[in-house]
This record gives sequence, C-alpha cells and structure tokens, in this order.
Amino acid sequence: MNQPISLDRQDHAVASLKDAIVSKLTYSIGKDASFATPREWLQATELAVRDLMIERWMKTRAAQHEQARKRVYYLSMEFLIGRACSNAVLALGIYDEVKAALSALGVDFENIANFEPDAALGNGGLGRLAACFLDSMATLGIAGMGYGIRYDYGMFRQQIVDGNQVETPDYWLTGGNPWEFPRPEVQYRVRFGGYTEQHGDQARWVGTEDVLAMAYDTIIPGYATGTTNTLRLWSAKATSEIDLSAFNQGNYFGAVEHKNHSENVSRVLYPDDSTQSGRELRLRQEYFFVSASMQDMIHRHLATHDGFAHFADSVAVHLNDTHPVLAVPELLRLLMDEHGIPWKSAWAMAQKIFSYTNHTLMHEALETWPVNMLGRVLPRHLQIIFDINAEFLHSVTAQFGSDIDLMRRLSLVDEQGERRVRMAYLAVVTSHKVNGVSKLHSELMKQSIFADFARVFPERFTNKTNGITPRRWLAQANPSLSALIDQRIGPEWRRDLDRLAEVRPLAEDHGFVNACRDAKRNNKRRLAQWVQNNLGIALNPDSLFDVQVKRIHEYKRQLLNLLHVVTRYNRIIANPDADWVPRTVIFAGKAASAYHMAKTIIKLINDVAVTINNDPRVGDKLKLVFIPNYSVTLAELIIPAADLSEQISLAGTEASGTGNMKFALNGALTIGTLDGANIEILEQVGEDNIFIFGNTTPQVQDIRVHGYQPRQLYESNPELKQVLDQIRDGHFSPGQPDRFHRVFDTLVNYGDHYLLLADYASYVTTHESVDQLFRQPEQWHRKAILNVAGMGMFSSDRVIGEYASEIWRSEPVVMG
Ligand code: 26V
Repeated sequence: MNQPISLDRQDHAVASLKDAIVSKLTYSIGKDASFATPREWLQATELAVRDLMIERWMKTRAAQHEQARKRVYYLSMEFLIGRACSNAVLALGIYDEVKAALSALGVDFENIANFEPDAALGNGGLGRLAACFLDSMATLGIAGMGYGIRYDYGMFRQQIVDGNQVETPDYWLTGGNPWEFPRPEVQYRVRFGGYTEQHGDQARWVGTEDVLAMAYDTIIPGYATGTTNTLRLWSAKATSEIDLSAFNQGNYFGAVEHKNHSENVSRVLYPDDSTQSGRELRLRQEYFFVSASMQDMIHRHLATHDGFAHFADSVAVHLNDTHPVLAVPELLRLLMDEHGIPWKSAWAMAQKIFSYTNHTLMHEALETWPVNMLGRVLPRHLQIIFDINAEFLHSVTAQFGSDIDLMRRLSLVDEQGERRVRMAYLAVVTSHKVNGVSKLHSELMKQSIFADFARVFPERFTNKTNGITPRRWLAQANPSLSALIDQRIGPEWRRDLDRLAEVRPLAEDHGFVNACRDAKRNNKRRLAQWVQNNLGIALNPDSLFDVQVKRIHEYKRQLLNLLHVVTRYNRIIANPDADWVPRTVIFAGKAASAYHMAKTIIKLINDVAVTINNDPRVGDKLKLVFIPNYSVTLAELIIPAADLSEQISLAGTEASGTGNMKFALNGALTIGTLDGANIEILEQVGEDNIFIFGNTTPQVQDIRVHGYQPRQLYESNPELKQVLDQIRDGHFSPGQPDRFHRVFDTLVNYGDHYLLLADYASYVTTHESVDQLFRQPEQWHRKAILNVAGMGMFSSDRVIGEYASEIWRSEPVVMG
C-alpha cells in the first residue's frame, strides 16, 4: 500500500512512529500506555500523524506564495468529509508503518480508527463532491482553499425506532478535533440589519448588529505529494461575552442572551437538501460565511499587493450552488464602500472572479429570498443587487431591444406575488462560467431554468461531469480489490485513474476474475458481519447484494425499488420451490426532517422488511435490510460489498449522481435509467455491461404532454395491482391498515409525479436479466471488472484539472 521504501527505512519509520505515538500519549493526552483507552490511542496516533503533515503544510504555503499562483477559493455551505485519520495515513504513504507501530504497542489500527467521528458537515451529493474536490485540488497542487461553516452540529444522526426515522443531534466535537487549528487571531466582523445612508457617491451601512467570524483551519493532505491545502471554516463568536449591566442586575440569563443569539449562526447544518426553507437563520448563515471569506480573501491579497490592479488575475472564487452567491454583492460592497473602487471596475472584477456550478433543476430547491427579508437583514446588499439588475437589464435591452416579457423573465427580481430575488439568476449574471454536473444535466439546464440566459450568454454555459476521489472510494474503502489491482498494474492508478483501463484485458484472465470474486465475497462478509453485530440480522454472503443508498427522495424512486421487492416476494410465495437467485436488498439514507413522504417511505421499507424477513416460506431467498444512519463511513463499508447498484431516478431528475460512480468503481453492476452521469457510465462501460431500463428524458416529456394515466397502468398489470393493493390494504401494516393509503394515492390517484408506474414493467423485467447473469458467476465478475476498467474518467482529479484549466485558469504549484 506504500511507495516502495527500503526495509531499513521502513524499520526506522516504524520505530520513530512508535516513539512519536507514545510521546503524544504521554505528554499531550497525559496517559500511560497501560491505562489508555482505544479513543486515547487514536488521539495519540492522530497527533503523531498530524505532525508529519504540518511541515508539508508550511512548505506548501511558502511555495504558493513564492510562485504567485492564482488562488482558487471554493465556497460551499457543505463539506461532507467523513473520517480523516486513515485518509491522512494513506496520503502520507505510511499505512503499513502506522499499523506496525501500533501493533508493536499491542493496538489494532483498524479498531481504534473506528472511534473517529465523521465530519458530517453536509447533506449528501453536493457536500461530498466538495470534499472530493478538496482532495483532488491538494493532490494536483492547485493553490485552492475551501471556505465554509464550522457547524457545532453536523448532519443529524438517524435512529430507526419501530421502523420510523428518529433524529438526534450530531455533536461531533465532544472529543475535540485534532485536524483543526483554531485561529483566534483571524476574526472578522460580520454585520446584519441596520440601514444605509448615502453621502454623495458613497454609501454607508450603519446601525448594524454585529457578529465575529473566527477561523478554524483544517489540513487537507494531497495524496503522495508535498502539497497540503487548507479548509477554512468560520465559527460565530459574539462581539461581547456578557452584557455587564444585565449581569450586575442579577439577570444572568439575560446577560448571555446576546451571546447565544449571535453564536447560533454557526450552530447547526440545515438538514434539508431538497426544499428551500426560506428561513432567516439560513440567510444569515449564508451571508455570515461569505462575508468573512471575502474579507479574508481581500486581506490576503493586500498583504502581498499594493492595491487591486491585479486582483482579478490573482483570485478565482467558485460558488458551489447558489448558497454562497451573496459573496457577489459582498465583494462589491467591500471594494466600493471600504476600498473606494468605482462601481464599473468593481463589477468588471467580479465578473472575472466568480464562477458557479448548478447542482439541481428541481424547482423547490432553487433559492429565492423575499425582497422584504433581504432588505431587513442586508439592506446594502439589496441595493447592490438592484444595481446589478438595472445594469444587466439595460445591457439586454441594448442587445435585444425592449421586450417587456423577456425582461420580466430575466429580471433578478421575481415581481409576481411577494417580490423575491432569484439567487440562481444573480449567479449566472455575475459568473464568467456556469456549469452543470453531467452532460445531460448541462443540456437540460440550458433548456429549462436558464433557457433565456443561454441565449443572452451562450459562451458562458459549460459542462463538468462530476467525479470522485479514488483514494477514499477505492484505495481506502476496498483494500481487497485495491491489492489485486496493484498486483497486476501497480499502484499508480491512485493518481492517474485512467490507468484502470489496463485492467480491461484481465477480464479474460480466469485467475484474476476468480480473485475479484473472492475480494467481493470478502467485502460482503465484512458487511454481513457488521449487520449481524449491529442489527442482529443474518445475511447470506452468497446472495446477490442489491443496494440503494442515498438520501430518501421521491425523485430517486426508492419506492420503485420497493415495488420490485414486493413483486419478488409475491412470486416466491406463489412458487416457493422454483430455483430462485437469493437476494439481499439493502437500503440506507436519511429523510429531511420535515419531508413527510420520505419518512413514510422509510417506514414502509421497514414494515415490508418485517413481513418478508419473518416469513418462513421465504427463508434465504429474499432479505430486506434498512441500515440506519447512512454516512460517509457507512458508505465505505456498504459500497464495496454491492453486487448491484440501484441508480433508478426518473430520467431528467438526478443532476449527476456520484454514488453511481463509487459503486461501479468497486465492481458493482448498475441497474439504472438514462439519467445524470449514468449515461456517461454507460458510454464508458458499454451497453453489455450495464442494465439500463425505463423511459428516456424525451419519452418522459412526451408522456407528460399527452397526459399521464397511472391508474390505467395499475388496472392493466395484475402483478403491479397486487403489490399496490397490498400496500393500500395494510398487508404490511396490519396494526394500522390505512398507514400507507397516501403512498397508494400518490402513485395511483394523484398523478405519480415521478412516473414510477410507467417504468415498473421494464424495471421488473430488467431484474430478471440481472438474475440470469448472476447465475453465471464468471460472466458476472467479468462484467464487473469491465466496469472497474471503465471508471478512469470519473476521477475527481480529471474534473479538477478541467475546472483549473478552463474555468479558474490556475496553474498547479510545483513542490521542490
Ligand atoms: C438545496 C438546499 C435548499 C435550501 C436548504 C439547504 C439546501 C441544501 C442543498 C441544496 C441543493 C442540493 C443539491 C444537491 O445536493 N445536488 C446533488 O449534487 C450532486 C453533486 O453535483 C449531484 O451528483 C446530485 O445528482 C445532485 O442531486
């Protein structure tokens, strides 16, 4: 797993790591080796490993400074990082040495590594992508920095009680966080409220309520390189600890009320990735972190430059969705009001600096803020947004004449009903590049939400298909498969994933195919063991592991999967002695706390599981498991154990998907629709090596135009009707027969917005082909290998290379 180093050097490295760990345990933790708990061993190991990264970190900063590279600032409300320890150890190339050092101390590395909490500062796809991008920026040597919020509480923990989701807070900082460095000397004042005064040309924003943003820096190691980047997260601090006059009057609660109110800004991650909540606290969070980030960026620039003449050539700011788009009016405000730059040049700079990625076309996720609320919380920014809008609409008139209807559609302010600012439009108008995250999504973006803008700024729109880091998602998560690949093609694929193409000919090599089969079995046993220990359910590792893990959302169609499971159950009951391919169907995923239907889907999965798993007629032929509290760490356990990857969103709804890539990279075959990046996976692996079903995007549009009739599908397909009737009639909820009425109504009577019934028949038939292939293990694993071999382009290194050269125009730093 390491770079080859001589035995002598390796012995030496093990000895010095051992000393370092013991020394940390003694002098930093204050514990004797004979009394240390696993958690304390982990802490000591983390501190020892961290020391090895700090030197690189300092050298990287010096090199970035000397080589005057363009800085890339990646602004994101979410970074879904997961655990850091194993990742750091692999990046440094000292995995075997750390393991040996600990083992000499009587400690098992994998065991203690399990005590590290996940840094779960994100909801799902968008946040995990940001984490993969940080890894790739550091690995490629891009002078990149992430900016975000240091939430005290990350993504909630999900418990399943009686089949229902119950949320509990994720206070992830209880045991301290060794990967972060508090920077009390780096604090900025962030202002809210008040009003603006005009003094001639100068605007002044006064009468504000202020909060301090304090920096915490997390080290982001690049893989097998000296480059080590920084993720800077902001934490809110009150401007004064205590209200002395209240305190002196004996009003102790009143005395800290202000402090608590201020510090609530960075308290908790919004756990909803599908609906705009429109809450003022969310607006405050967004502004809080972009204001601190823009002030920090200017501060860093002015430390090495006399003014702003070269500013727009020295920095690039990337907006991860619209959540950080207030950075635009904030940068303009800082340049104009605090540094005296005229509007024209400030606006020209902003347009060179910003770029924006759109991650969803779902209407309910598109951010808009009421003009009223913006005016109350950020009066100066609202003015600036109006100025941008006026300038923009003026330039459109010059180009297209004064078409009132077009103006109304393009305006940054939606004037219908309660006036609202459309944040995505602000991002498009400012950014020199706007990208989608898969070929299909980037096209649909131009045809739907940004159709008018695509005519005004055709050169602005581009595609950057997502990717994932092969370090975490193959090397770390799947040591068995990684070792096999290393034996045949060497370890270089970790930095150059295209090298996986060299595995393709090995699909014809019996020895290799069998070894891959064993590796998969290993991973399935590892998961089965976990499920046995944690859920008390016995899984058969020889059954086909059929897995759908992702946020629970109607458009992702977990219910379609469940319709197939129940169909299969009914078929088994009708014909118990047939030669069934045993299946284990695995679900995991969180539902947004206020998303009622998503929670009902979780309950239904669990109710169906109780029925099936306890039916003696079924036995090993079918098992259904819902794994609670899906997380990055659980993904690393579950994904390598999958035979079949469920990517079954309605065509045209999943922007890209990145789970789809993780599964294929780990040798699962995909059953999927022609949606998001599934289409590009199909192109890479070939149609013989993937199970595609269902209506295409144009067919979906066609069905909608002609009026969709789910009830007809229900009436005309007896198997489908049986399943839906069982759900309606309480077959899976005998204690409360009407529990799932709404599910039935949604699918059959209320229009089935995601057309599950339209794809049901082809989905079930395609599962029959899956079974057929699974009966021929040699063929199955041959195709699995061809999937692995085709995943080269889905490395986030490829993606970051494209962003750096085509959008940010930033050259990598060369480390001596
Ligand atoms: C929206 C909102 C609305 C306001 C409340 C908080 C919140 C948080 C997140 C979002 C947008 C989530 C969008 C998202 O995660 N999109 C996913 O992005 C992945 C990376 O590009 C992509 O692979 C998935 O297909 C896409 O669903």
